[in-house]
Order: sequence, then structure tokens, then C-alpha cells
Amino acid sequence: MKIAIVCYPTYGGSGVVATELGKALAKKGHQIHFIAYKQPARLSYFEENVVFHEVSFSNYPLFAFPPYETALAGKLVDVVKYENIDILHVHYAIPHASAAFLAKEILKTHNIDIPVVTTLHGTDITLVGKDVTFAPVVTFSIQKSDGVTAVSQSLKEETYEHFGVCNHIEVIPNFIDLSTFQRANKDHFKKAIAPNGEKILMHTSNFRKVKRIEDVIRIFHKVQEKIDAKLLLIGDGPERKAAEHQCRELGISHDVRFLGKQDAIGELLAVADIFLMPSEAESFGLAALEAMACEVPVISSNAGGIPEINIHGKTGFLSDIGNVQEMADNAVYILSNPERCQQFRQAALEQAKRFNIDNILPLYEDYYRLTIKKVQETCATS
Ligand code: GMT
Repeated sequence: MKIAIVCYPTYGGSGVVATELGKALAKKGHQIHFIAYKQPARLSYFEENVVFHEVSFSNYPLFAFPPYETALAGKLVDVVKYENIDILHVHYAIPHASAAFLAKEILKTHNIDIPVVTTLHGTDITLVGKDVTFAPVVTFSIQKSDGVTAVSQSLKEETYEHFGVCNHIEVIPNFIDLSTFQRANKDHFKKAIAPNGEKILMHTSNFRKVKRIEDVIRIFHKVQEKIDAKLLLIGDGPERKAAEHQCRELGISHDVRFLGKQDAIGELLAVADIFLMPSEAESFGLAALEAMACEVPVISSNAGGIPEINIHGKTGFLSDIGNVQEMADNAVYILSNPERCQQFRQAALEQAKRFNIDNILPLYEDYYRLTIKKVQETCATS
């Protein structure tokens, strides 16, 4: 198939899922055309069957806000038409789904009915999508998509509840490549971070409010009262400054390392003993899945789709949002007994295997075929 994938080119979340999906499809022989405003972070080297199209346009003094959505729609028309694309798959509803709708309508005037699949990822529904300015456009463009997928059952339900859409939403969970994310012996690295054998707690995110970095640090502080430990914080974003300040105030800066954005997350996870995800909202929690693939138990909130990945009492523990005392107690419970810890590690890996890319990729391929067939049949009857 010739598939055009629209995504954010960013370091985490939907951008990573879209890029890894496209790369995996390309390996299976599909021709993939990525479309984004910048080369996606995970597309840093040449890949067979992969082409990248940058959405760029010259600015005009009148534009206080560059009309990205219009430029994207124009680019989609061009790529679909001249690359003979079979299906257009857009990741994150805003503004990709509405740009796809506009492109689809334009292409109809060229006698092309391009099937459009929209994948809902999280904050496009649970946070920013609910903004009264965006909500009508999100609702409309979901309804106008030929196929809609959500990365968890929880996200699907929230979409129905809040947006009142009536089209079918297919749940296709996020995935992990177990050949990239796996436990490895990184003793030299572990020694550098925890020279006296301290336990290593880890968190990775884009440091936005929804991730509750403050809770990450409070949990760590409480764990430290019982167990010698270090905290590794990976990623960057608006809450980092406040988090650094909080560590200074608590007098724990020497035990907390802010590593900033890192590419080799798998290698860093290889030294972790516990992964922390106390998020306010989390449609899936890909970072938790990456940790579990590296045999790291997860201490998390029970927000959104996290319970669909992290199994309470088995692969880690779930607590109500903000219950930092319980989260700290659960971390100590796992860390204080090596045998128990090993059981949690093993269960985390077993659970991660369910989401191996080899299991999830065919679900997307089948869904593409189904959507193409549906559009063709509609064309034939109209
Ligand atoms: O909100 C983010 O953290 C980024 C966002 C995105 O779409 O880029 O992440 C969402 O999508 C990820 C990939 O599907 C999910 O693993 C995250 O759980 C989800 N984030 C939230 O729901 C907060």
C-alpha cells in the first residue's frame, strides 16, 4: 500500500507512535510518505520505502498566525495526487483531521476519494480538544473521517462521552519494539548514577502540568526516607524549572539528575528499578510500556488508559491521582524485597510482550484495507 502519514515531528507521544508505525510498515514493503512541519525526531536516517515531505510556506506580513492547516491541506492534496496514495492516516486530531477533511474535499473535485483514518492519541480529546474553540472542529472532523482509531478503550469511551460522535471507533493500542526496548547490562552506567548501590527511580516525559512532576519528586522524597535511592528525570518542558526549584527546597538536588531530552531511552531504562507515572490524564502511557519492556515495574496513577497497561499488584501499582503517600509505599514495597521485585519485573516484561509491534502492526494493516474497501464501496453506490 502507499500510505501518507501526517504527524507531529516531536520527541514523544503521537509523533513517536506515528513514526515507528510508518517505519515498521515500510520494512514490510509498504511505501510510506511522512508529512510534517519538520523531519520527525525518530526519522533521523535513510529508510527504504520512506519519503518525507515538509510542510513549508513563505510567510506574509498579514499573517499574525501562519495558516499551517491550509498549508498542510495543500501539501496533502499534492502528495495524494502525485504519489498515488491509497490511504491517508493522520495522527492527533488537531489540526490534522480537519486538514485531511479539507484535502479530501478538494481531491473529490479531481475525482479522487482518498480514504482518511484519524488516530486519536490523548490530549487532542482529553485536554486541548475539549477547548470550546476547538471542540466543534474536532467533533466534525472525527465524524468526517472514514476510519477512526483510539489508542485505548478509555480514550474511545471519553471520545463518545464528550464529543457525542456516532461513528465506530476502533481501539488499536500503542506498541513497542521489543528488540529496541529490552533489559541490558549497563553496570558501568548504573555505578555512575548510583555509586553505592542505591535504587534508581525514573520518570520520562515532556514535563507538562498533566504529568504531575511535582508528585514524581514528592514520591521520590518519601521513598528516600525508607530506602537509599536516586531519581533520574528525562525530558524537558514547561515544568522543569519548578521541579528543579522543588528539589532545591527539599534539599535533595544531589540525589536527582535532570538529564534533559535523551534519544537512548531504552539504555537509560536498563538501569532503572522503578518507573513513576503519576499523571493527571494519560490516554495510554507509552513511556510506562517502554519501561515495562525493560523489565521495570511501574508506579502510576489510575488515570485514563494506564490501567489497560499497568496491572495493579502484578506489573506495578495504580493509585488515585495525587495519592503520593500510597505511591511511595508501593514503590518501597517492591524495592524492599529482591524476590518480589524480580516477580514484578518478570510480569512487566510479559505484559509488554502483548504490545509487541508484530502483534499490533497487522491490526493497522487490516484496518487500512477495511477503510479503503468501505470508501470504494461508497463510491460505487453513489
Ligand atoms: O500529551 C502528551 O504527552 C503527548 C501526547 C501526544 O499525542 O503527542 O501523548 C498522548 O499520546 C501518547 C501516544 O499515543 C500516549 O502514550 C500518551 O498517553 C498521551 N498523553 C496523554 O494522554 C497525556
